[in-house]
Amino acid sequence: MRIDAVSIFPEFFDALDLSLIGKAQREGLLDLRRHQLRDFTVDRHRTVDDTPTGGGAGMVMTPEPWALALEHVLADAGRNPSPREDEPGQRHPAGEPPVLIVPTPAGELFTQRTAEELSEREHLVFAAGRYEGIDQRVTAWAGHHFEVRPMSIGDYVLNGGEVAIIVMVEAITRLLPGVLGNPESLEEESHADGLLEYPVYTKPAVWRGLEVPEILLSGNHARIEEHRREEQLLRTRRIRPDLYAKHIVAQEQAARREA
Ligand code: 6GU
Repeated sequence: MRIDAVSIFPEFFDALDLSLIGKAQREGLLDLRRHQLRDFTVDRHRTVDDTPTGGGAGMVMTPEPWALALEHVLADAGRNPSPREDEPGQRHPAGEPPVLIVPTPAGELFTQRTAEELSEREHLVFAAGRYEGIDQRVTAWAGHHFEVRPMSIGDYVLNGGEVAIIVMVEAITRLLPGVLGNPESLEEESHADGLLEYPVYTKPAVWRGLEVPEILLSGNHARIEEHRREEQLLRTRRIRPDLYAKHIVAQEQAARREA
C-alpha cells in the first residue's frame, strides 16, 4: 500500500516510524511518504492561510498550495493530474483512483468498517487541515482525480488533522497482510464482531489477593469460549449500550432469516 500525507507539520508523522508500522515500512509492506505543504507555496512568506470570506473567526487554508501538493502526489504516482484538452482519456486514468481522506470533525465517522474498506485500496492520500479548515473548493477540484472522503475520528475537536491521520493510518495499516505478528488476534479484538472484547488475564493465577476466573484454568475450551462470549455481551451492554442494541437487532434479524 502507498500512503501520502500532506501537512504543515509533517514531523507529526515521525510517530509512524515506530513499532509495527515502522517495521512494515522497512519491510516494504507500506510506502509512506510525507510532504510539507509550504513547499508548494509560491510567495516569499510561504503563506498557507487567509481570512474567511464572508467574515468570521480564525483563518482558512488557501486552495492553491493544496492543488499543487496534490498534483505533485498524483504525478509522482504516475497519474497525469492536469491533461490538456487534446489529451483524451488522461483525465480518468485506468484503475481505481487514489482515495483522498480529509480529516475534519464535520466528516463521516471513521470506524473499524472504514479501516477494513480502506485497507483494500492501493493508494491513500491524507490532507491535514489546520485553522478553521481548507477552502471547500479543494475537495470539489480534487473530485476529478480522487475519491474524496471527509472523515472524523469522533465527536470532539482537534487542533488539526495530523493526530487523526496517525489514528487512521494505524487502524488501516495493521490490517495489511504481514503487518501483525499474529493475524488471529484480529478476529477476537473489539469491534471485529460489533462487540467489545472480553477481559484478559495472565499469570499468576492469584495476584495481590485477586483471582482469575476459575473457568479459564479449567482447560475446557468450549466452556471458556462460552464464558468469554458472556463477558463480551455484559461488558458491551454496560459500556456501549448503542453497540449492544445494534447487536441484538442483528441477532433477531438473523433468527428471523433462519425461521
Ligand atoms: Cl479527523 N480532525 C480534526 N481536526 N478534529 C477532529 C477530527 C478530525 N475528528 C474529530 N475531531
